Amino acid sequence: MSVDDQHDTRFGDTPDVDAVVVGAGFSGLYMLHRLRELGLSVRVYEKADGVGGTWYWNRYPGARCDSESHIYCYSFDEGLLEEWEWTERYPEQPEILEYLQFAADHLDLRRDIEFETEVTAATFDDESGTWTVETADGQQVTTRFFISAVGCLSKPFLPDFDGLDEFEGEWYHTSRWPEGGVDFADKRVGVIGTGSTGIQTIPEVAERAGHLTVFQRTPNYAVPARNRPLEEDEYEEIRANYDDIWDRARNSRLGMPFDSEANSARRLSEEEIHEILDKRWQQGGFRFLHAFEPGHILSNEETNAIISEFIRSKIREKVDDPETAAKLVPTDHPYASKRPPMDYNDYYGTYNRDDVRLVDVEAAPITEFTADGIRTADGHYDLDIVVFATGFDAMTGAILAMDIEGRDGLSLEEKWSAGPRTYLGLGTHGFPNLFTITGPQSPSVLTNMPMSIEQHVEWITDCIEFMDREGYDLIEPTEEAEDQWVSQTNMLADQMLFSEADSWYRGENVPDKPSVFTPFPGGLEMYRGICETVAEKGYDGFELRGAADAATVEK
Ligand code: NA7
Repeated sequence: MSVDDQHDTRFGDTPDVDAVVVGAGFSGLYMLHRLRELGLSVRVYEKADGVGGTWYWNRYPGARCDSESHIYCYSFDEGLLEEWEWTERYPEQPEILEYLQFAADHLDLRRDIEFETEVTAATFDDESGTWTVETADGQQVTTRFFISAVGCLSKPFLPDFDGLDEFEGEWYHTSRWPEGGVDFADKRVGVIGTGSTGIQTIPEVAERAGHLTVFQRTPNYAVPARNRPLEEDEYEEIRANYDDIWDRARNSRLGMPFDSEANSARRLSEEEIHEILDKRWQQGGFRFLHAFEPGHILSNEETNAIISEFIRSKIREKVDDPETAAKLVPTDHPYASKRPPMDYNDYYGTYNRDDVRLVDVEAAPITEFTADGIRTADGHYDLDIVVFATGFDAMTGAILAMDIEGRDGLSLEEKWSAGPRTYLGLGTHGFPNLFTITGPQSPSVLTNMPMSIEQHVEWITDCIEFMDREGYDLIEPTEEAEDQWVSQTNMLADQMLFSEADSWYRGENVPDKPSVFTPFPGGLEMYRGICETVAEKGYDGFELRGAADAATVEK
């Protein structure tokens, strides 16, 4: 039976579509594919003029994914795995964008996507049990399911600097980069921000610009990525082992198939720990974070202190000028308590160049933009171009940018005013039939994203199939289940070192945003098990309402 056959009893007028999905990145594309397979009518709205999500927008020089390419892709489709071949160990932005375009064509997805269409609002109607979705160009569409696939890092964060309007040069946020690129030749360029993005782009900008000034507030622990081309025989081996690779990735903490040298460093001498770290430093990337079980590194202060000091000593070795080195060495937070960045192109060595200057804006903050550049508390820097590598209103920013109103006129913004409250990061009480792919309080950004996305999309698909089979129209998390989930997420985060950093994981980078640890920190494997148990128990913790009698069925 298709979903449409069931609608007449509760819904009266059949909604325009069964599901509206917002966003055509990794999540939205896969969600569309799976819902179509169920026989649902689906409309995807995408603000950009093409597919790609994050990889459509982030075109800055050096933009690359820190997950290794062979696992930064869909695992569900043999054809995609057979036909696509990554060229390097880590995929660069243009290649990922091309991959997603290829996937959209391979699965024939474009015909259900409306591009250049921004969803501005979604309102739930209690009587009909449907959502009305509104777009910036004035469309209104009714739907049974409203599914957010907007991504965790999609709403750029631009600090509110005085005088930016007066600046006569050019300025760009890294995640709104012009398609044709930016010509840095002979220009005096400033980059604000030394998170993952800044660290990727700074060496690239240094190579292109006349002179580069980096405005750093907090130094970071960049680990060498050790990027290189993937060889043909290596790729054949990957293909031959994909079943095992996916199995291990799905059942791991970080959604990556990497082993650790030891679960814990507790019984090892400092020398033995250093041997392991040296080995993993050579391997680079997230394999370094797997030197010991990542959960151990992220929670054990002693082990983490040794690793943090290990990286500090590497930074000091790389930077010639001891004063500059001291500024680049992080001391305010433990390694990986913020998202650990990767170094692709000799980030630290970049500061040895004569045409690169590091400015410590923690010591002397930026006070304003002027017509000619940036003024800090202790000087003025003449600039032609400024690059904002200042990050995102992460995890909730893009969802809350839509005016979402649930049962009884409850606004999502109001409900989440003290921080997001969800059950499993998949839905929130008061908002029936709203699903959030990689929503707050799911593992998302603490994992290799495609693995988490596939898990969420497949869970949502199974849930909708179950609802149709059993004759339920509406699903909504109970308040109790949600409270319990929020507590569990906070409790797990408190056991780890995340609270020791002011990070976007905790909303600390955006002024006035509630300080709440937002991703689920228990790991993908634990999370997957919880979600499976919930489903096996008939969607435990959700309230389901049937089509015929509209009776409330508490699960
Ligand atoms: P991040 O990691 O949030 O980094 C933003 C950077 O911008 C960080 O160094 C900030 O310093 C800096 N920043 C922000 N506001 C200011 C002001 N007002 N003055 C000076 N410096 C400022 O964003 P990214 O884009 O690098 O990375 C986001 C994620 O995308 C990344 O983790 C990957 O998952 C992909 P702060 O550290 O706050 O002192």
